[in-house]
Formats: sequence, C-alpha cells, structure tokens
Amino acid sequence: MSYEELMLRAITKAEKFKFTAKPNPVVGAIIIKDNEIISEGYHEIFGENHAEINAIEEAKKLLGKKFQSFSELTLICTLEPCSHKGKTGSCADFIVKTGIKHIVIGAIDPNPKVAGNGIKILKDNGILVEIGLLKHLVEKQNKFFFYKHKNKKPYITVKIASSIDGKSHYSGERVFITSQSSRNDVQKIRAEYDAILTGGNTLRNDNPKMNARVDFHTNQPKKILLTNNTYNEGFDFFKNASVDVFKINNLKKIIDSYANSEVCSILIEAGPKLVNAFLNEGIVDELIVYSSTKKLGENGINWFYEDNAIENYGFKLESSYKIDTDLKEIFIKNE
Ligand code: AOF
Ligand code: ZN
Repeated sequence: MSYEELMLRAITKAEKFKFTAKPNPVVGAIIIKDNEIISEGYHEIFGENHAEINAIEEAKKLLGKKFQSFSELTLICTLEPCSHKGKTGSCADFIVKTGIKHIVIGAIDPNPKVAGNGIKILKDNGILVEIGLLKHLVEKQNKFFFYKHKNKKPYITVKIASSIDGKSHYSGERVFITSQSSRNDVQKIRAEYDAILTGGNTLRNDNPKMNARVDFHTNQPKKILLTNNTYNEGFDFFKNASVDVFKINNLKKIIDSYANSEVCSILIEAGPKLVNAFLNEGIVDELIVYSSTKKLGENGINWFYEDNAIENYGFKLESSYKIDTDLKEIFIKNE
C-alpha cells in the first residue's frame, strides 16, 4: 500500500469514532514496516488514549517478532501528534521515546496548544517528518474542529421546523409541525453537535429534553440556555446535563465565550425571536429548515417577517430533499 492509500485507510477507519470522540477530532494512526501494516490505532473515546498511543501500544506487542527496533518503522497519522500534556500526555514526546524515525502527517493540528509544536518536537529529535498528505480530507472530516480554531468561534447552525405558511407554533402552545421521520432526522443532527442552545420561552412552552435520542453511542451535547427570566431546574432540559445559562444581551459575546472551550459546534433550536436575533447578528453559519405541508393559519406565529428573509440574511440553498411529505432544506452562509 502507498502512503496515500494508508492515509486514506486511517481517515476512513477514524470516522467510525466520530460520535464518541467529539468534541475532539477523529484521528487515525497506522504503523508500517516497509509495506506491511504492523499496527493501527484510533482516538476512540473522548478523554481516552489518542490514536498514536493506541497504535504504538499495539506495535510494542510485536517488538522482537515482526520487527527488531522502532527505528525500522514509519508512523502515518491523520493529524499532527499533540505536544501538550492534555488528558493523556503528549503524543509527540511518546513517539520520540519509542525511537521511530519517520512520520507522515495529514494535517497540522489547528489547536493553538499544538499548532506546529508537535512537529517541532519530532524534528528537534531527528525524526523525518512529511506533512500535508490528504490534508483536505482530514480538514473536511473534522470540519467543526478546524472551523472553530480558524474562526475563534464555534460553528453555528440554526434548525427550524416550519408550516407550509411559514409559521412556527401557536402562542404558548406546543405543536408538532413535521413528521416523525423529520423529527428522527433532527435527533441524528443533535448527535453531531457539541452543544444545543435554546431560549427560556421554548423551555417554558415545550419543556424539551433536547438530548440526542439515537440508536448508536454518542457523547451527548452540552446544553446552553439563554433567558432573561428566572427558570426552574425541574425542566427536562436540565436532566443529566451540564447547562450553561446566560442572560440574553450580547449574543456574539456569548458565542465568542466558547472560543477557548472544547465546544466546536452549537445547534440552535429556539423560537422565532431568538432565531431572528442570532441571524441578525451574522454569527450563524448554517440554517436547516424542515417544512411540512401542514398549515397553521392566522393564529400561528411567523418565523420571519419578510418573504425572502433567508436570502436577505445572506444564505444560499446548499441542498434540498424530501423526508416523507416534509421538505428539508440546508442553507449555508454565502461568503
Ligand atoms: C493527537 N492524537 O488522537 C487526537 C489529538 O484533551 P486531550 O488531551 O484529549 O487533547 C485533545 C486535543 O488533542 C484536541 O483538541 C486536538 O488538538 C488533539 N487531538 N491529537 O495527537 C489524537 N485526538
Ligand atoms: Zn495526542
């Protein structure tokens, strides 16, 4: 296998751990001798071993059997090995100690704690380092992680469900507008995000749980509540969850306060007032609209006040497809 084929294998197999590694990036590492794979490792679970450590531990079991010294081996890893002593220790230092002499890296880690420092440790210790193989795939695979560090803010998506006449709900009442299949789709989207944000009105009207109810293992999103009123922690939203609560004033500041946290992406599920306030601030990157064929009529509350509000907020349609009789449209900020 060529280095490129091996890198592709590491990227592909790392993807399996997307929901249990988040908000960390998924990372894969493969150790080879000449053209033979000696071992593989992945960052499987948030807070646990990084990919390189898993690969090295596996290789150690074969020392003296399949190879005589780590200096005979090449390590291929999708992301730059970390330099910081985070939850599990520095991968770069760990690699140096093994005596590996050749490393092929996909993308440089954009986390300011690492950002080239891992590569420096490797090079300073006489390791031959090649950088950038299939970099774009690694960046795409960890879209939220790269976005957060590049833009110093998490990726923000707003999700709304609309009736055919553009309404959100009846005043103070919970209604299900879209089909069960669309609502299942929302659960999967929740699982992809690091945090879910809602407002006090939605909390009081709907008593939503806002967790990801999916049939696979996922790290549950953290929760964020924006409210100017007193609230009661008896709401389902607070059950088994860590919740950050903010007063609604400077939305941009609230989002920016996550720049140095582990949160790389936030899904906003709120009512028209808060959703429009976020869109007005220009800090939303993506808008997902589920539209049903149901009509709410005159007593329904409008999502938007203009017909072409979404375009006026600067979004363009990225994709559109049917879910049962509903329509799911994804809009991306036009930059
Ligand atoms: C690696 N290999 O497999 C991963 C890396 O909190 P920690 O200690 O788990 O560190 C998380 C950070 O480490 C994460 O933000 C990213 O910069 C890097 N991820 N690095 O060498 C890995 N998952
Ligand atoms: Zn590491």
